[in-house]
Amino acid sequence: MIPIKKIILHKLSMQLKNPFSTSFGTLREKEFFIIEAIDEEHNHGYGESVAFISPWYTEETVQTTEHIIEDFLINLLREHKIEHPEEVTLLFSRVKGNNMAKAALEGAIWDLYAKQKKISLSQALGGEKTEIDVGISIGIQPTIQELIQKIHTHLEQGFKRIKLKIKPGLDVELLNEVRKHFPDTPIMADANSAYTINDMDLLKKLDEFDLMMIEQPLAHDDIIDHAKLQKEINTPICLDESIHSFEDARKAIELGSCRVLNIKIGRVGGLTEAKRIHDYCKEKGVAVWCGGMLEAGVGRAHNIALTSLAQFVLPGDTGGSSHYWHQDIITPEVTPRNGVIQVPDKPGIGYDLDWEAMERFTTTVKSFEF
Ligand code: OSB
Ligand code: MG
Repeated sequence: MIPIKKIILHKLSMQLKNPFSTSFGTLREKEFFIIEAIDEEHNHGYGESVAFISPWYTEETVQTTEHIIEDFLINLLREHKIEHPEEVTLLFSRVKGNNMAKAALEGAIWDLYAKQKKISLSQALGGEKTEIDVGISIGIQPTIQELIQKIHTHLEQGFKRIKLKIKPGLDVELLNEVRKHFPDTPIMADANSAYTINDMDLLKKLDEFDLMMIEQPLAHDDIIDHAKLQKEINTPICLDESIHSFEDARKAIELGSCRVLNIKIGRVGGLTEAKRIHDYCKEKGVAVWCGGMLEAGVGRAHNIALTSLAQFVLPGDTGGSSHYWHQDIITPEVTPRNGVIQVPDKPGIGYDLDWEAMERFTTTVKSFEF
């Protein structure tokens, strides 16, 4: 790799078009970093951090991201020369956990590498698809009527599957009502860890709704009870929060804790680890799809590149820019047509930063010389 000369942390704050509610709370705005890695030949690579302001989904936050990147990860990069972005995971493994911080920086290095090689990020990762299928994740709505309306709208837009959020008190009846209106639609439900193994009887009842899968019904750090639950229900379990690494994925699959995996680049510590999990699942015949963290354009572009890998056989949560934002930070914006996004073939992430939008949403900028 051409050596890195400078890393810039752009901190942004963006208001979501619609608040997004889950069993763990409501997200209204996003604060995040766009990481810019610049080399000696003036190539610019970009990554995006995905941790939220509060640790309600997993333990990382915007502030822990900043601390870990500034005080540890940048120094590791300064002190060690890397020849390929795949080496970054091992280099960063000295820092325990903090996967979202690691992924943001690693993503910028992958983009920089692809631009140095003049190939697309998809190509650099070994992606095979030129277009990807996408679904949509709908947050908890104030009423069932509003939820039904939203599903209608998204099906008209062509999304390939609908993901609903459930929680205790908003499950059996809600799904019953939804199924009455949409008997044949591919639907899945995400509980974001809202249940325990004591809810087995209730979770068994969900089998009658013929869901594609139920995502993370039990604790964020569990794979044991999920394995017990999977033996008792027909609906495939998909793990999200519980999977932070290749090793987590291997153990969960060996134990039978899930039949599907949601891969999020941030949660697993970067593209290299995401690809490793993908390759393992491909070998084992386990279906995977790419989750979302309500990303802005740079993170979205990384998700698109990753989803171009062959075993992403199920539609992901990568909706278009305008579903989330009044104005995105990339140009062109991501625009699905009939639930399909074209994988860009330009070098790197394949989208340019919209610097006017960047300026509008940036709150602070910090530079680190190498
Ligand atoms: O559990 O997948 C999740 C959003 C925020 C935090 C966690 C999750 C989600 C989503 C929406 O379901 C993902 C997206 O549309 O980007
Ligand atoms: Mg989830």
